[in-house]
Amino acid sequence: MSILLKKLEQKIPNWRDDVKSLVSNSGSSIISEVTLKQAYGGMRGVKGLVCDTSSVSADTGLIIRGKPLLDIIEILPEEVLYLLLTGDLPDGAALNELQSNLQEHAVVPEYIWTILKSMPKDSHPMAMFNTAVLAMEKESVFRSYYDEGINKNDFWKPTLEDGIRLIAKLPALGAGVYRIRFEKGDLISPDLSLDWGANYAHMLGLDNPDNNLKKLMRLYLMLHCDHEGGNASAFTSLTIGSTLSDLYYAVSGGLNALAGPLHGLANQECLKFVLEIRDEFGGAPPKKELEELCWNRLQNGRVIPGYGHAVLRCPDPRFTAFINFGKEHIKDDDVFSIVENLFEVVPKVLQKHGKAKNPWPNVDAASGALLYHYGLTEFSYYTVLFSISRAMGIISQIVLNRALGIPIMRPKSVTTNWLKENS
Ligand code: CMX
Repeated sequence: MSILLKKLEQKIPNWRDDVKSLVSNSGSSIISEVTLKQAYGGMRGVKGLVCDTSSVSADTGLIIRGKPLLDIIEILPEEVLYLLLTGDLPDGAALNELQSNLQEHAVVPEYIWTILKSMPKDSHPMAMFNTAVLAMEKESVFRSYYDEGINKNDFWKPTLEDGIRLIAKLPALGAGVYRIRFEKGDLISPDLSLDWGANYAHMLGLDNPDNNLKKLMRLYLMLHCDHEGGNASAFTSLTIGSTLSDLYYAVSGGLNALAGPLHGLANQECLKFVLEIRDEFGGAPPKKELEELCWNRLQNGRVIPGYGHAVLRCPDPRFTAFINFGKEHIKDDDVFSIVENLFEVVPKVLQKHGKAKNPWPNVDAASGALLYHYGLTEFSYYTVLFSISRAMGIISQIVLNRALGIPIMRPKSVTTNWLKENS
């Protein structure tokens, strides 16, 4: 890891100086206000965190280290990891070295398979995946350095080491969860000649004669990598990480938040919705019928999965990337056609309905249809894929927070009585 480590060793002192001078010159600048409504409303829109790995703009979507997502759609997940951590894309040598590091640590400890195989057969794949991440906590390099009394200026280094070792194992772990939970037969060993994303596709063990599943996995793992610091999973992980719990605790905790249906689990909900439509109509229904179905769902007090977002006010560029992939590779697929038709119908319905602030599709509206096409039909598994990717952003954010010495999180809460008396 010497190239990545050296790069960060060069950059971190400058980042620290920047933050130090910002705080000393402008420490009392007001960057946000909080209304009573926001305090009851999930702190939506309150600016109270700093995240340098990525930002989400309402009208562009995800911007990674200053690069709009759709401008870097071709890069590998490993390249995006390097970009998240350092702010630069890796050159050939840095990429090779990072890939070798990931390969070196790709094997999941044997005790994890024993734990996973002993879990109830109907466990949710996310419960299995997150349990496994947590159970590997004893592997933490950070914890042993901390116990030996490492200088706090160096906390980020063993955190980075933990991060690389954990990210390295996630494809094998995710594929193992898939094969154990859905009784797909023996585990498949990593193929060390493959890159991180393609190797994951290989270990899932699905038929993939045209290699497009490998392409899809690289894209999927790149697209879901980060979404700034305030989303529920990153925020949870950052809070845990801020207590100096190691990355195994922090990542597992954050991914538990990703397992909620309003967050990462929406991809499972979304495909379920699309398949229900296909089964009800025996294929892709006409748009008129789709519209009626959406209205019925809204009238029954249910959300349209895959639509809306807390920050975005445009079609999610990650959705656009998946739709483009689908148009190129699976345009005649029934399930994909329903997704395309929903894109024409749902925004108009939600606009007319008048509640959702963002009527446009989010990342989850299209991804499931592509996975389903390539034989990954067990949709309760989809959030595991999301997790493998999102761990990169979460880990990068925690490494940077440790480098900058961000203290333990502790926002202040107030009581309803206090609000009555003070508003
Ligand atoms: N269908 C129907 N109603 C919706 C809606 C949708 N897709 N999206 C928002 N609304 C409703 C909300 O339920 C809320 O209704 P109430 O006022 O009755 O409570 C109202 O519109 C206002 O919500 P909002 O401010 O626009 O949205 P939030 O920031 O509160 O929530 C989100 C954002 C994503 C949870 C919400 O849009 C939603 O539930 N979408 C469907 C689930 C989904 O696709 N989640 C994946 C998000 C991607 C991710 O972060 O992982």
